[in-house]
Amino acid sequence: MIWNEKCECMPRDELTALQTRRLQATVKRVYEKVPFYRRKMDELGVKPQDIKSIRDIRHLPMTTKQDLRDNYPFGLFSSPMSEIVRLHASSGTTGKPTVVGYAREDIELWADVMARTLCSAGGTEHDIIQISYGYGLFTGGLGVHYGAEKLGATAIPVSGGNTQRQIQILQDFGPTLLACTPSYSLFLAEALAERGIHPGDLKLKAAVLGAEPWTENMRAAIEKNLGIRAIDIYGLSEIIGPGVASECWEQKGLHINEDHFYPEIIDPVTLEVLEPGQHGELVFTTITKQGMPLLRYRTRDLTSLITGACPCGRTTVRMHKCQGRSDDMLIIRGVNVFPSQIESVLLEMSETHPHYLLIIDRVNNLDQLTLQVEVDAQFFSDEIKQLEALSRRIKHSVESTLGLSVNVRLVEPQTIERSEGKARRVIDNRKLS
Ligand code: DLL
Repeated sequence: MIWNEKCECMPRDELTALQTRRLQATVKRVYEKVPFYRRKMDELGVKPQDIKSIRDIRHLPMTTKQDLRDNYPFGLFSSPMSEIVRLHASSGTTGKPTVVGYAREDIELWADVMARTLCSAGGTEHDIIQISYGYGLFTGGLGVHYGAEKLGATAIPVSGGNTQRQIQILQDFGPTLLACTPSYSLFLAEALAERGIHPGDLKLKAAVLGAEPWTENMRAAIEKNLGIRAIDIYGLSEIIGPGVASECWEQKGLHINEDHFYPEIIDPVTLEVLEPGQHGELVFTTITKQGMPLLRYRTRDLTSLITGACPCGRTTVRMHKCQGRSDDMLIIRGVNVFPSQIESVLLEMSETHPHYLLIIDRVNNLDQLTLQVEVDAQFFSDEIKQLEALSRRIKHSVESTLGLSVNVRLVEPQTIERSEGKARRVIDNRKLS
């Protein structure tokens, strides 16, 4: 089943013409309404009327997370606040989050692309969807929710966490689709096994999994342990949230909703645009968004595009599963984490040095974060009680900054290995790429 056949199966020349018209309207809009883009375009000597075809996108300026930060919180909005009906946010590189604003039309478009995603995972109005992504500033919960309602399916807004309740709902409400992070689906599978619940006794047929990188090995384990089809869904808050791209039942790459989000692949170092099939950084231009359209947003996600036909009948370009990032962002329990966020917490404390090591393990399919921090020599000789108090203070600050639990281990000065080049701040034992 295809939710929006007109858009998802459009002949290429029609799609290109549509993309061109939409890009032209977007460029005009941001040039007129967003001082940041007007300045950037003026610097490059590009005017909206210079965009004659979609290929001219190469002349437009790129946008980075730093640009969002410099214009925090609402500086890139192209609608007045009276027309912004929703805000979401994700982690920024230091203290401030990245904020996104949605106009009413954006919420409708989001529901449509999410309905496409759920439909491509086999969803119909007869399905019951357990939505175990977090609801709140994170886009996962509400994004899937609106798509489920648009599809006419039954949404269960259970949100993340509370495994016992998740299992009770899985058993009692009979959901046929599950929406959560891939690692949480494995954790749930294990929790079911521990309680002696056989997946065959549940009604689940598929899960829409994303918000973090996962491997084909994880897919095989999820499909086996839950007896379902595991569908990869991709998105990022800056572009819309989930609903940017998703696999179909064929599982041969993720179809990009390119009638709304125009993809390019660039070399992350030279910024040169690469050909289809070449591996590089994914860049998106939103060509229909009203509240906060972005030109050539650098996602930092590394992948390549697939242009051939898909047996499902959709004509949209596909992307391979993400294969890492071109920056140092980590995703821990679905939460985006930049090492620099931790550094800024430590720099505020006189008792610690900004020498630290983040260690990430996956224990029983759940990520665990440990932070080793060097303590000032003078302070290290102090009483245990004081050290414990310091450790609690660091834990509290880091947890409130990241929104994620962390184990803190204080270590003596000079114990964390110094490297000659770039400091090694992270040991990721999860082996995700
Ligand atoms: O994670 C949106 C989302 C919610 C997608 C639910 C899918 C399901 P952010 O919090 O802004 O938004 O994080 C975006 O997460 O740039 C990728 O690095 C990573 N990511 C998202 N989906 C996938 C995926 C949501 N399927 C960042 N595979 C992105 C690998 C993913 N990485």
